[in-house]
Amino acid sequence: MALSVTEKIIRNHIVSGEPVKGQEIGLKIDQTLTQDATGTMAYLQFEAIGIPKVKTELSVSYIDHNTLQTGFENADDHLFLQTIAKKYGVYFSKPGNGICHQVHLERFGIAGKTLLGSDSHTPTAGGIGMLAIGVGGLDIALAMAGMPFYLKMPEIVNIRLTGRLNEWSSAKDIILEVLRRLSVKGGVGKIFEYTGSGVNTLSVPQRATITNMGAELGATSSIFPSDKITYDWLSRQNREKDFVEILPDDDARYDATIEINLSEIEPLIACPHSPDNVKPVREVTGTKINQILIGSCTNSSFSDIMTAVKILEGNYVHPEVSFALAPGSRQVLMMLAKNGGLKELYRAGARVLETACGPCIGMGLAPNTNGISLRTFNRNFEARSGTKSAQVYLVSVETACASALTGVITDPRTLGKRKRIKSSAKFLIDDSMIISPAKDEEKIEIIRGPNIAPLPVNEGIKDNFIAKVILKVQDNITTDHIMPAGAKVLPLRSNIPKIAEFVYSGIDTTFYKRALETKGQGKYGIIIGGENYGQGSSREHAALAPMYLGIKAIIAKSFARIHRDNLINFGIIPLVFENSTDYEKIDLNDELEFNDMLLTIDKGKIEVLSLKDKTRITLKLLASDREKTILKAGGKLNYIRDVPKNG
Ligand code: MIC
Ligand code: SF4
Repeated sequence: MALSVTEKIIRNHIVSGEPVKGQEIGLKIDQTLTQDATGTMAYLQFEAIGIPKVKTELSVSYIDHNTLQTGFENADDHLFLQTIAKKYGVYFSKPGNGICHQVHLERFGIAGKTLLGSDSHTPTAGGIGMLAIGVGGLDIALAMAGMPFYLKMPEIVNIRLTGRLNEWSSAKDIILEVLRRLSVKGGVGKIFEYTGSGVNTLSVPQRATITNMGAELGATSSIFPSDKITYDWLSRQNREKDFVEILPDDDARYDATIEINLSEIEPLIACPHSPDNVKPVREVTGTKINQILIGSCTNSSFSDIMTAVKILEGNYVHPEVSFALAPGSRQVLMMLAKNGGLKELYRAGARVLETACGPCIGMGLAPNTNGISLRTFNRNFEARSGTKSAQVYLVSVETACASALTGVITDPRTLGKRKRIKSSAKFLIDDSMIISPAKDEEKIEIIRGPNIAPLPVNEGIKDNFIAKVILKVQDNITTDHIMPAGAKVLPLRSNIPKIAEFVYSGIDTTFYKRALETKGQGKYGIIIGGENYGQGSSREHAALAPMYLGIKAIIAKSFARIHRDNLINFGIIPLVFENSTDYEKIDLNDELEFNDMLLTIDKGKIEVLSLKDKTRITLKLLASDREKTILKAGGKLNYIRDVPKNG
């Protein structure tokens, strides 16, 4: 039987179910990664499961998000993460070693293996042929405990690339083109597999830019084959032994095919405030810019930063532009220091930042009021930069640097002939900032500062209850809306009662107070959403904190994958309207009566009564039997505790 790359990996890892589109399958997970903003919860949950050592082939804990350290909180978390990693058999990548996805690609990723990461951009590793999926921390904890990861067998969509990129077009423009065509919800329930002759023209970092930003499509994952180019890149990382060739069979079948001719791709730009608001750069040239930022897990590889060096070489950043750059890893930074690129960047007027997520998640460098910021990042949701009135555009390194010279949005094709980057024979390898787990783990004491609060737990579903609508929101609500990040809130990730104060704070400052009042009255809260509710990150805090505030269900037109799974993990019922026009029938402060829930949950069809006008609204619970049992138990941790009972 002719198989795609995705099917080959799935068939090698399937432990339950059949790989038939839409059916639930369980996959064995080989590797996990966590980052610090989601990691503390994941390890607390792992601890709660009570297993002495991780059962994966490899688990790595990265520090890359919370590196500002404006108070004791981040440093407390780092210490906790370092000690717990040492105890439970997890590798620890110290702050300063780089962004998890970049470092994982460079040092750990292996084609044909499965990787689960508590970060939505985990599919970056698909650039070297890994099946890599972003999930919430609890799913990582379970994978580390050796349990399978369950998902609905996705549709496998072939993106067939032909031709070759023009001189000033880039991998970023390819994924922006996919986003332009498919939108931020176009990838829900899908894995995008890249094939075709165009694949042979793309380097590993280019492939990783594309798989990284597949997250913005809402996709389960994105993947490239593992081929000669993968081998060459891995051998330059001294990792030939990690190479396995995985190509699609000649007549592999896909659920759908999308054709992209690379020679037709021109420089593109995602305009505020959504990664799919894509236009050709030429349509917005001349717009004055205040800030330009290069980096993030999308565009911070050695070749990305060298592209910036080559464009800035001999030039200066425009006097009215604030230009900053964060290399993706210590490897990239050290190579730049060695080849003189770093000096050239400083000379041209760049602010060189720590190798971390930094401004991508609002940790510093918030733009000025109404500022225009051009970024090589992957998300431009309103207020994510830290400045609500800022306008953030997403572009390639080429477009960002061309614009840095002129101070206005500039098409890089105006730069003339492109200078070639000399690729080094070998990457600079130094893993000294990756700390191995302890051999005498029983001697390791886990250090818990006051920032680390105990895990809150949910209660099982009651048969009959009344819930009050605490908030009604529109389509495409992001997890950044639900649970904002940034310098003020991100340090509270290990403390649910504290971080809960910020739930929906950017949309409605009274949400927290009203949710608590409703909880105090012994009623559950409910949120009404539109399409693609919860798009964006994997942060389970966007479920955990609402759960803590007594939210029992979200009723939406549709959900983004990771957030939906996180809701179920913490016992919040993700319901969809049977008839989406019923969205109009429910208003803020309405009370809805839920009856016979234990029975109706199993049926997947729930009729609620609106107490305001006695209308009945039919809702659907699109969930597997396993997920329904989890919901009834009040979440996955309770469910695991009941496992013997659940068979
Ligand atoms: C993001 O880019 O939004 C983050 C911060 O990396 C998140 C994870 C988090 O919220 O900690 C993600 O993409 O999953
Ligand atoms: Fe970090 Fe930004 Fe990548 Fe998220 S998208 S992992 S914040 S660099």
